[in-house]
Amino acid sequence: MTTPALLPLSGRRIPPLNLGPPSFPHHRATLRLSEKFILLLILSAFITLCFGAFFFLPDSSKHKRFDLGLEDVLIPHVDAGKGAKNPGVFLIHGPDEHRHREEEERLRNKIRADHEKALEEAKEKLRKSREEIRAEIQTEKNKVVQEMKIKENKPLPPVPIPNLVGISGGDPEDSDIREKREKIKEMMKHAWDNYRTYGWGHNELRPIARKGHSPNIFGSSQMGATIVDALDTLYIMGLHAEFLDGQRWIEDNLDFSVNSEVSVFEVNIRFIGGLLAAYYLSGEEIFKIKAVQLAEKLLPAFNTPTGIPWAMVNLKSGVGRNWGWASAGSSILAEFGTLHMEFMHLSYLTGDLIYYKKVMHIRKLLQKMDRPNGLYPNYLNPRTGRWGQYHTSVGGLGDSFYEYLLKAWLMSDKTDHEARKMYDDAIEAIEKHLIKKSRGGLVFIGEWKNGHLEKKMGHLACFAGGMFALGADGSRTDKAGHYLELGAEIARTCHESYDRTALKLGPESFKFDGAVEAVAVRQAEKYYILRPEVIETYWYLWRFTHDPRYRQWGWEAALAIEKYCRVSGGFSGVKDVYSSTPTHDDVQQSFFLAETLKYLYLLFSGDDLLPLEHWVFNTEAHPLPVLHLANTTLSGNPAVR
Ligand code: DMJ
Repeated sequence: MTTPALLPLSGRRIPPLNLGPPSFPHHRATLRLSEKFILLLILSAFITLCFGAFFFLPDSSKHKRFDLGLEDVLIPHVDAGKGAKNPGVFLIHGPDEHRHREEEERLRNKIRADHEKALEEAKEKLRKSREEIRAEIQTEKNKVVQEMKIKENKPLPPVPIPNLVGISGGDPEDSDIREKREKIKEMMKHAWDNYRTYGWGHNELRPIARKGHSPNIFGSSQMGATIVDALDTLYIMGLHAEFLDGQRWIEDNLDFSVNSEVSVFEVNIRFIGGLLAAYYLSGEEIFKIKAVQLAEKLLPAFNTPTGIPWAMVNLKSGVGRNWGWASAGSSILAEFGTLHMEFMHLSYLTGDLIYYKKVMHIRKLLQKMDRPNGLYPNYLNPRTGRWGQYHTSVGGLGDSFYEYLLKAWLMSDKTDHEARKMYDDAIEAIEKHLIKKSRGGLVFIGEWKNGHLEKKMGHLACFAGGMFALGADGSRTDKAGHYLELGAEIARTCHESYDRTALKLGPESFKFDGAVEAVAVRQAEKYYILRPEVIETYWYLWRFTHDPRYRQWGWEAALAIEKYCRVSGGFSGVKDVYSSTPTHDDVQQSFFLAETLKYLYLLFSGDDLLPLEHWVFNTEAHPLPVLHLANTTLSGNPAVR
């Protein structure tokens, strides 16, 4: 009788396993699979037992052994390092027996310590919430993948490098303009050198206390934010020794495995944006690698029920949460809506679609939502997918979301029509509901709060002048002239907010209320923290119109910064722009080097430096190249295909 062949789940036939001698036909010569499994189980249990016995049987070395008088023969073979691999040689007496005991003791201690550690970790795990554990697992997985990539030294997939036009130059012909540009470069040197001396490796500098400083957006980390933020400005200014110095610090010290809770938005725009720009300008791989490493650390922030990321993430554990002050546990529009440019470049450079998917998911979700009056509220709850407070602003909390819709279109070589449509729709609603003209004829952008317009404009909203000008070309029904004009009006209003102060520097926010126009009213709104938005708008308007007033206004601002913000240890913000004797806040913000000084330098450079047909600046002024169709857009990128 023959045993029928077994039919495994896959359906493939397994021939019977014949173990018995052919001369005993009535003895079953075949084994079923389950029997084989049991045999294997017994075998593995036996091996485990032997292995365990080796470690846990009583310490045989302590027992008196027979002296075979072989020490002299065997001793030369005993070697502390190799001994562990060859336990046999530990049977020898003499001075090596002692060494052998020590080695065994060390091993035993190690096993004990490992057990205790595992026990502790298990206890620790039990104390954590499900979400925390899930995030930790995800982070661990990412870490392993990343480490494998690094270990294998696998270069990131090759992609065609976009057209890198105008990464240096821009020398002005006019000697006066050349001198002004040189002055801006000198200011950059002053800011950098002092940070180098007193704040190196810290996120920012306290120029008066002459020590490092870190804003809460970077938690307790010391990740050299100023270095990363400043790199591309150093590069375009031709400060190559300083650039190299920064590069070396990044190579040797920039580490993202820190137990620190950071702002996803800020880390994205300053670090990932800064590293990507430094990579494109210099071609140095290290910047790309660091940008990708950091991006992986941000990914757990997207583990929310809706895929709208948390505002903050712990770089080590991957646990995310939102700002305590944000309406009903919401994420912020300007934060989760300002990831697109950097994430598209990450997918482009790595061939990994994960970044692209994350930001497109956010876009799709927003498209499906109702918008009161066509306006996007600033708060969105990442658990429920519902809007929080109905508060809309083009300044803080909303600003760069609109900017990135426009720039997504520009960066795609004007092929991302969906982004352009979202931008056009949003801007139309903003113009209808938020943009007004004051009695004195100043055009301003107010804020929508619970059904009424607050006639207040923030310094941050002044960037919109540049955005309207940048988006003019390509706007609906030939409204290009209108938007350029609107951009110019905003530039004028923001210039007025500077001009109406004692220091000729603009306040954090200003009102339009009866006789009050473009002036801060509350004491808490009178500060200037070296922000770039007004100068950014001057620069865009300069590029599109070449009207000399923008250079003039930019120069006024540069002189005021030099006069009132410069101290011997760097540059500091001021607490009250209406007081002619300024009090300093003692912070040199990293965006002063990334943005304010860069826009000033570009304002006094020729248009051939970083031309706008080839470069799009992220919201922290880090230039990223346009991914031209055919050879370099995402869909045309062989790495992605
Ligand atoms: C910068 O970090 C960025 O420009 C951001 O979009 C808003 N604010 C600061 C500078 O003011």
